[in-house]
Amino acid sequence: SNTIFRTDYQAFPFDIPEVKLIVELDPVQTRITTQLSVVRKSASAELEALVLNGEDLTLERLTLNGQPLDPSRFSQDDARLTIFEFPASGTLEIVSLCKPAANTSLMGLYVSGESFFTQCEAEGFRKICWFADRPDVMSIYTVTLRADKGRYPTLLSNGNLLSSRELDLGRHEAVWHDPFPKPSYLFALVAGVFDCRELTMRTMHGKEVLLQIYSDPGTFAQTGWAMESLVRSVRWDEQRFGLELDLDRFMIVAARDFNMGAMENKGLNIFNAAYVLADPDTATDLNYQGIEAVIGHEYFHNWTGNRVTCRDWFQLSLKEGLTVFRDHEFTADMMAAGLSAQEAQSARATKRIDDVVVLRNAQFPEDSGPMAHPIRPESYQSISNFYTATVYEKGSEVIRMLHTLLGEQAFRAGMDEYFRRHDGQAVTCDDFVDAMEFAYKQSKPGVSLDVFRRWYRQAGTPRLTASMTDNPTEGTVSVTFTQSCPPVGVEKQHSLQKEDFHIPIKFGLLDESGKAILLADSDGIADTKTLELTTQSKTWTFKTSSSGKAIPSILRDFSAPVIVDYDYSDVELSVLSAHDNNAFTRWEAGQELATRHILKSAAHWRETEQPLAASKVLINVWQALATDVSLDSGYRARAMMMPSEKTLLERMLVIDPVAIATARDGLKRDIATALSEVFHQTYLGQQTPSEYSPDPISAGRRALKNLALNYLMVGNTELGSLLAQAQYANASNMTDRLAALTSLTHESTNTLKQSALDDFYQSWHQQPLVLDKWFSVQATAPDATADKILALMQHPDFTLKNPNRARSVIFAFCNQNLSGFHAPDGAGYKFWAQQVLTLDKINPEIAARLARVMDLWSRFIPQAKTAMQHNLQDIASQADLSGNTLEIVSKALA
Ligand code: HT7
Ligand code: ZN
Repeated sequence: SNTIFRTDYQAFPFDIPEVKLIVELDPVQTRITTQLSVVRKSASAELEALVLNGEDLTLERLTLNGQPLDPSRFSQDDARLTIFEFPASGTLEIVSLCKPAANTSLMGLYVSGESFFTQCEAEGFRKICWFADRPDVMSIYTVTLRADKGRYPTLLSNGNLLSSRELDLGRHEAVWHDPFPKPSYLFALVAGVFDCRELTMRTMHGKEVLLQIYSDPGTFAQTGWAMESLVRSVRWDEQRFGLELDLDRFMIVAARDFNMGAMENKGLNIFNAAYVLADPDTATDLNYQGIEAVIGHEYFHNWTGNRVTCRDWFQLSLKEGLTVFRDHEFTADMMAAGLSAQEAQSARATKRIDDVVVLRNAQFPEDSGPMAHPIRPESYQSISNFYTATVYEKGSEVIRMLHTLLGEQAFRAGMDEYFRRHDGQAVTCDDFVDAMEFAYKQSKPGVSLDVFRRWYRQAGTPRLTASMTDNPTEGTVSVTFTQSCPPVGVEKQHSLQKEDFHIPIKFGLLDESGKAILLADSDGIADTKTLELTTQSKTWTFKTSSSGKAIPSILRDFSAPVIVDYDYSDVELSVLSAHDNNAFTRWEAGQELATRHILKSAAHWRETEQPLAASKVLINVWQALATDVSLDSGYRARAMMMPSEKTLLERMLVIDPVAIATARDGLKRDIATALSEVFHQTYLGQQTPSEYSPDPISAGRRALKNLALNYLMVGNTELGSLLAQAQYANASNMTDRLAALTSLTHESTNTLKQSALDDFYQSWHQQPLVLDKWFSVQATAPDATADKILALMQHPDFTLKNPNRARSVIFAFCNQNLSGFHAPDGAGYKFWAQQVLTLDKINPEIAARLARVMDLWSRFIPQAKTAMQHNLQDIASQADLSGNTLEIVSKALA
């Protein structure tokens, strides 16, 4: 089969120390001369041919040491160029053609707007020229770009600009040299007309570096925040990890058409414009936060990914899990900057909540479905399908657990050791854990990460059950934790015997009034203990400061990516929500209370067609959160949110989306009605200065204000509508304007809705990123149907070729519109299948992502399940499906 296995790794038999490219840019047909210095690694591999990857290329000429290569010495198919009897060393020159304007996959060299961009990770370089397109082949690149000067005045590639000159016929040339050996996936070039914002700064050792941000003409004013974020990223990596920018010049370019968020090409990051451009009028607080996080993420890759890279793509989490951990910490540090210790704890908890919500919405379902894989996958068909929430988000959680076990100081020592050992190399996840284990043992003799390493090879979300016993006569409390994690995904087919995980559990106890109980054991007295479960079950006994029934606070700070089963009473959850000294667990308790209610209510609705009324305990918890002004606004906004639809679905054994949507709406209505006056006061109490600032305090106020507005629209529609209309009309920033528009269109009548939408379109349709928001609001409206979405896609501003636009309509409808997409007539599923097939012809990576919407089909209620299955089968039966989409649908159907 076309499955590639991790254990089949073989080193490449040649080194390619130097690559010289001459690129004659032309949208229709670009000619590239690739000059490679090739050295056979050892005599023992003498018989091995030199095999280079290439895709959609036309070969024009091939020479070895200046002599044309005899046709008997090489062969070519649609994926490989094989050169037989390659000498011990030699210079290979290949001239080839590719077609950038016809390339809608946005992988390799492509045209977006009027400009050229590249995307090479993971295997896009082979669409540009023939090469050993694998991350363990690292070379020094010199790149000559030639193009028409009028159309492409800016010519960029990695590293430093060596020279530039005018050529005949209005063309010009730029020569770039990157002094750092790099794998081909980090290659980049850009050509076009751009605005450029630049700044010089001194790094920690006084080196002057030039920072540049390139974006479409007319967008200069929208790149200020990105530049500020970049400067903060540079400083943070110096301060927290001692890592300095190693280049003279660091460039970011914004592209309108881009498959993912951004790409960390050495010295020349290419970004989705959505993660660069922002001003108060066009970007929301969430956009500002996203830009800072993604700029940080890509910048941090310069060390974790570029200086030390992956040996093979199975090691993807080596760079992604670690870099996500680093960007999460960066954002948390930025959010906590300048706050008192207590405020900082709450700010960090807010960030932790956001990250855990992402993990639960995207990774937990993945870990229980047909695409389940360990953070270091064992096999794949198409690597682009493995840029997953598991590799990224769970990968980051695994690093976070190491951080928890080692502590900040030993973790930092482990990072230093990792760079000391592996700078300039392409390495494995094992190499990383080895460096960490070395530092761990230095700080705490006798410890081991043997059991911990299982996180890298086993998939699935472990379940943790807890039971407690009080021994009042001895003044002790015992807690027993038991773990289980049955096989998931392909593990099931191999009837894998799974082993226990190493799970750090941050644990504490509260008395019935909510006071922290101190825990004493041989390590001392504390109110939080980090318990390490490394076997199936273990009991811990603590001497405690209180008698009476204790309430456990389990998994403080979400100290491990697991599911906790503990049979709390509603009252215990309300005590935790009001009093736990860990802000994350407080949030968790309130959300759990709401989740339990919604699940019960959904079951009730299925029997009686009536949702259950919210309990007094629950309403009181929400009221307490709304009125507790000692909590910061951003945190309160998270705490008073309804649990997400995705997390709710994941909690159902048999998934009934309409039941969940109805029960969730029912609870929201009950809370909104009971507390409408509280929400009104909350709304009025969260005003911000009219001068917009994206800082976390102001953003938190807006989040809480807009949440209150949304509840008000539901609980007191008349007042809510008036406030929302006024807010829409008077908003001085996009956060408030979009929140008002969303509340108006999602919660109110047709006339209000249409006039607000029309006004928004008229005001903003010339800004593509704002237009995406206009499309999204409609695609996620509760009354949207597949037919309405098809009609929306007829709009002249809609195009499938721009991934942001496709995401704003199709993905938004299929992923974020539970009742619309899962309408019982099955029209949503049919729509989905059509779109997957259409997109598959344009952009297979995006199509394969859309295909994943059906991952959990087999767990749905029978009617939905059958319809989903039929549509999956329809796709799978298409003869010329891309390998990307085929992998997803065939695994779903297996
Ligand atoms: N490392 C980058 C991955 C990426 C990518 C992968 C497949 C197809 C398109 C892509 N664009 C970017 C992003 C990151 O994690 O920083
Ligand atoms: Zn990354």
